[in-house]
Amino acid sequence: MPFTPSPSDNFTFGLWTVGNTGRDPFGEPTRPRLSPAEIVELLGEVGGVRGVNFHDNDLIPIDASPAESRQIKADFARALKRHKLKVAMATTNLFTDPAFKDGAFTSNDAEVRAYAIQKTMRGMDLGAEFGAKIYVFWGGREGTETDAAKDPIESEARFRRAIDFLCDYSRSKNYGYRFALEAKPNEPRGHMFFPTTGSYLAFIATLKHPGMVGVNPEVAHEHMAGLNFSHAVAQALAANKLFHIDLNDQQFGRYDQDFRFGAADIKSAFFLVKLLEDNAYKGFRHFDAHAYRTSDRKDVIEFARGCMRTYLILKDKARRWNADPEVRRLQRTIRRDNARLDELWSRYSATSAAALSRREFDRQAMAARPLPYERLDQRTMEILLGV
Ligand code: GCO
Ligand code: MN
Ligand code: MN
Repeated sequence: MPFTPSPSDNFTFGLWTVGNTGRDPFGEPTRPRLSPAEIVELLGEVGGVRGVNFHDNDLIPIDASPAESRQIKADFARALKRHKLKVAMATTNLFTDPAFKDGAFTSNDAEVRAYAIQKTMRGMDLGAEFGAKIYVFWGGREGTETDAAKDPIESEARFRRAIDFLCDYSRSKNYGYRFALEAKPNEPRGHMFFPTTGSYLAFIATLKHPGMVGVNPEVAHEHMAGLNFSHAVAQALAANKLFHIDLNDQQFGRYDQDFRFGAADIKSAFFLVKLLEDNAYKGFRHFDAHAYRTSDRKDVIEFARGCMRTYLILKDKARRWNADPEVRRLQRTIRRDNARLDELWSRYSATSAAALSRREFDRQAMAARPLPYERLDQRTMEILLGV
């Protein structure tokens, strides 16, 4: 059957995504809580998935005894083996426990900061035990409601010190982790530090080990900020910093929705898949989404299959778009290349600057050239709609 996923597609799900119980700020869970091994069973039933991701406490509850923790790990490892799933990414829960009510690395309390580093070191140990090579940092509580609370420059310095320390920890243990920093503008905090992927790209250059740190952009997070997600991802790709990606969907201007990939804005999803595929993105495609609160187990399975199926359909659409004769013809009209003109300002020299300042331009002729973007966009829509 076409559009059936296989492990080589590199699709992954977090334990917290398909394991989401449907609890929201207004209502109690609508689905039973599943153990990590049961979530792996569910993913096995979904079929075609490459791997699973976890926060330390998705796997081991924060107050588990050593014996409980051994049992959970053994059950989980057995389920992974049975369903041929790997652990792709690990991360730390630095947001659920009340100790983190004012942040983790950026907390105003030195004891909370040190505990957050310790918890992350242990989370890294746990991820490494299961073979994870990507470690995600999402600063869920790193931020403020009132800017009276924290000095933003000091907060950034604390966050930098944390990442530098943890990079050295990973190196000292030979874990081979690549860190992926995940930006979000708000929720749960009123204002989160590093609100966009672009903020993190700028921050990475200031780190002690910039080479081992990249980003984990998420569709919903840039859309919550009203931004174009593909543009953020493109900047990360161009900088060789797209280490991981969180796929889901989100209507602009709404609460944090975490919808099934492609559920809200199919055109943005198309250009995103096209960008990833045209640029041969090699990493995991993680669906950081969850099923509607109304879904039962059967429908959660449909949700997970839907994420992957939509991705594969859009991948096929991208191939059709690239090969479409009318798209190609329109592209030839739109792109007016002139290597000799580009050459004039590709590298500065006194001669080229002089040549460029002498050159006369025909403004009216430039302005009169056609740009049939309406036709191109309509053709895009027709390809997407299967016409
Ligand atoms: C969110 C985030 C999280 C992170 C996860 C990985 O909006 O809650 O997207 O799901 O991705 O904590 O670190
Ligand atoms: Mn999110
Ligand atoms: Mn995410």
